[in-house]
Amino acid sequence: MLNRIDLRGSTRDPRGLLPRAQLDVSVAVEQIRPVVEAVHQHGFSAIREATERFDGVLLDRLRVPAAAIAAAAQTLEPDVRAALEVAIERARKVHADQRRTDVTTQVVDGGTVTERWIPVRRVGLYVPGGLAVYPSTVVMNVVPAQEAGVEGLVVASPPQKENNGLPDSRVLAACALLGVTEVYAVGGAQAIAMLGYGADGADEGDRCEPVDVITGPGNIWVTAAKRMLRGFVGIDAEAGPTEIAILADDTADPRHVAADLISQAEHDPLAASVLVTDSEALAAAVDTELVRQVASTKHAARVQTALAGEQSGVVLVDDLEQGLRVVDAYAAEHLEIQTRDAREWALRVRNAGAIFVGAWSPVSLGDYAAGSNHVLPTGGCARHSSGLSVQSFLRGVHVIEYDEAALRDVAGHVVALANAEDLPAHGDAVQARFPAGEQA
Ligand code: HSO
Ligand code: ZN
Repeated sequence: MLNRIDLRGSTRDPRGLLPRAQLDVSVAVEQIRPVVEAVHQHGFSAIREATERFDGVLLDRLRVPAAAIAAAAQTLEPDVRAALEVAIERARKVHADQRRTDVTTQVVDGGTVTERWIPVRRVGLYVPGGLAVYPSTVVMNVVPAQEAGVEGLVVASPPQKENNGLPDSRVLAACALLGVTEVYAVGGAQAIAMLGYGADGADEGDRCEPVDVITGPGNIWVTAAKRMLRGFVGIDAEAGPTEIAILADDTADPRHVAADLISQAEHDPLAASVLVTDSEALAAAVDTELVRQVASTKHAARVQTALAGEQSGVVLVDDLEQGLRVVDAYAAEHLEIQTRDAREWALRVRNAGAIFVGAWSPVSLGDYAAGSNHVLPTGGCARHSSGLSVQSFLRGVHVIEYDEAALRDVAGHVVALANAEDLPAHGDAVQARFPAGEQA
């Protein structure tokens, strides 16, 4: 079922040889530009129009009434409620430990630099609809923002026809459990534009103050809108389709490997499932298992498309050393290590959004209830970026405080560097404080 890429005996850099779909966001940017510009200019009337056009829902009020959020929590199935509570509690534990403390460095006598961590004021969290609904994503966005100390949290999620034009009721229930009260039934590029530019309407239900940072995954239109607004507001990342890579040897259980590959393929026909192994026998057994398990999985068509797509495959390697080079080159959003001495191999991985170690840590655990975050870099961005965390909502600000003696002491160096850069006024700004004859 999986494409086969045989790298055994190859000494080439594996990067260009690995399966990965090319997603051209720049074309989508041009397509959504008119929507984003209309929202910028006309606010809520443009959002309402786009919502009718793209979601088929005509809304008289875009902000979800508080009563509807509370009601969603009341009607939540008890097992889902219990699961969300556990997910929230575990995520809180992990993200609370990510909080930063301000650090003051005594650079010299009388001279300090303090790094102060200041939360951004207001954040917009996008929660996608589409093929699935994601109350878990509400948790993964809201918890780190709250732990960072963000005061203003806004959630936007597409209206559902079958829920009277409100976002999915489990998404609303997750908001209620987390104490989020500002929720908009707006999706797609228009939601990102609304969050970034804000929107003014006639009444309170039709007003959204602009945010400072937008986070959360979404489809290509959402990603394109985020790209358009980047710089004007902070953007966490451009989320592409989900990816799982599994580095496995002959000790891995093919049933588990196949199940995990299918689990992420379930998200999207464009999702990527990649197995990297030095065991022919495992590769064959996983293929047999995939055929067997796909036949009975609920979203078989989508899964089949994802697994057979050019973005998925099994990569055969000579040994785990080569396997490690391959997974580092691939830089998967999720990487599972199902090998002997899994922890040691995991320690050597440099590029992955999140690493799942050993037989008992499947990606699904991290998707919901490990305590880790599931908003992670895709498309190879794990080479340079991290997943969502408390840090995503903080800015480190240097606070510089020198006294007269400490400045006098370093003045000559500042003047020398200023002159070397032909910026003498910089030096003058220091010397002005020390009239001639008084300098050190
Ligand atoms: N695997 C997805 C997150 C998710 N899975 C949400 C299920 N629900 C991207 O990391
Ligand atoms: Zn998932």
